[in-house]
Amino acid sequence: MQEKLMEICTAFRLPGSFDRWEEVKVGNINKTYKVTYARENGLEKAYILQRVNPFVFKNPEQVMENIERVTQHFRRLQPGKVTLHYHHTRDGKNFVRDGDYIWRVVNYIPSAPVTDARDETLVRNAGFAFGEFQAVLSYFDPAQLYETIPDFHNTQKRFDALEEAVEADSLGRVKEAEAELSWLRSVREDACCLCRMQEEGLLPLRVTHNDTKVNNVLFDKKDHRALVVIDLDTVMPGLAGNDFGDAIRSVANTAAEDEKDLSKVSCDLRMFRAFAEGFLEPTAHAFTQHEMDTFSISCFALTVELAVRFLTDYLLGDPYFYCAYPAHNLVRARCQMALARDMQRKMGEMEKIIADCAEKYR
Ligand code: GN1
Ligand code: MG
Repeated sequence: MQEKLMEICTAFRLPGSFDRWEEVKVGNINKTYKVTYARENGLEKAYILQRVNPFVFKNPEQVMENIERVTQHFRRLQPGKVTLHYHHTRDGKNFVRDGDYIWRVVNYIPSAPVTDARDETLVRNAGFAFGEFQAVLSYFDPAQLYETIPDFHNTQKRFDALEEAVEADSLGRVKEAEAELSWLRSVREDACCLCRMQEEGLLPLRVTHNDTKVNNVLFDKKDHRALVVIDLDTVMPGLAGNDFGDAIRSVANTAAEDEKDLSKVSCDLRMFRAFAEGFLEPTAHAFTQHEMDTFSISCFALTVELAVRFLTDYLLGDPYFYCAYPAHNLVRARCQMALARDMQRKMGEMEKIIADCAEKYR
């Protein structure tokens, strides 16, 4: 591995000499490494190297083009703020190609380790960071971005893909998921409500992050203020509710995304409120009433959508999400379903919190 990493670093002409590397275990998709260089002045400098998953990102050049445009926009609108700088090769590209893979190098930003992703201050600050991200990108034309994963949050198509996988049943796994399938089918209409509203022209197309997890925000070591939003792979045209719903899906779950004991899984309304407060502070004045009205149901929709994606991947033999054991995707799907059920029960309270925040920040 070291040789490969050194070869990539050489292509990016990093100054100094390669000293050491370590793998950073984050996410289910790409491979990430931290590389440290020794400089001639005796100081060290670290970089993040990433190998992009070609199965997920069929067109990585377009992913990198989006990232270039978005990071430039941030530098222009928020000069002086911490931003991601993707390094360029001799021929001016922000990636190198290595067979099917592309590699990229970004500045390493020292930040507070997130030991408790359910710390209220941190969650509020993460909400603010994702809200601000949308606010800054409201001055950016979504048509300037490629749709790098087409129909990423098209819940209807996600359901269609599930039905196709069921139909094919290529591994004979459907029999293990009958109960899950029947519940998912029963909530399909509700889960697809954002898609329908979009089709009816009720929701504006914005620029969204599409992976709004707390660990996609870096925080200041001293005061835990959000420094910067990272993981820009899925920045695409999208709906505000997708970012809000996906964030709640990940942060408000009282258990891990792959918890087997479903009695531990629930939607923590304290986390919901903390994130909503942060998210709506910089954005509430700009969102339309229809958009705000989708925020609570979007949590349910995005949670069901991910359950559908995990289950589809399970039925297909796990080609998409990294799995640590054979039934990992089935376990993940069940966990998301348990969370979605709890959200159904709490929908009224969630709506009340959104209305409170909207009133406060509008
Ligand atoms: C994937 O690998 P990671 O954590 O960045 C996925 C998200 C899912 C998430 C679930 C491009 O993100 O959509 O919500 O796993 N990213 C992609 O853990 O599919
Ligand atoms: Mg991601």
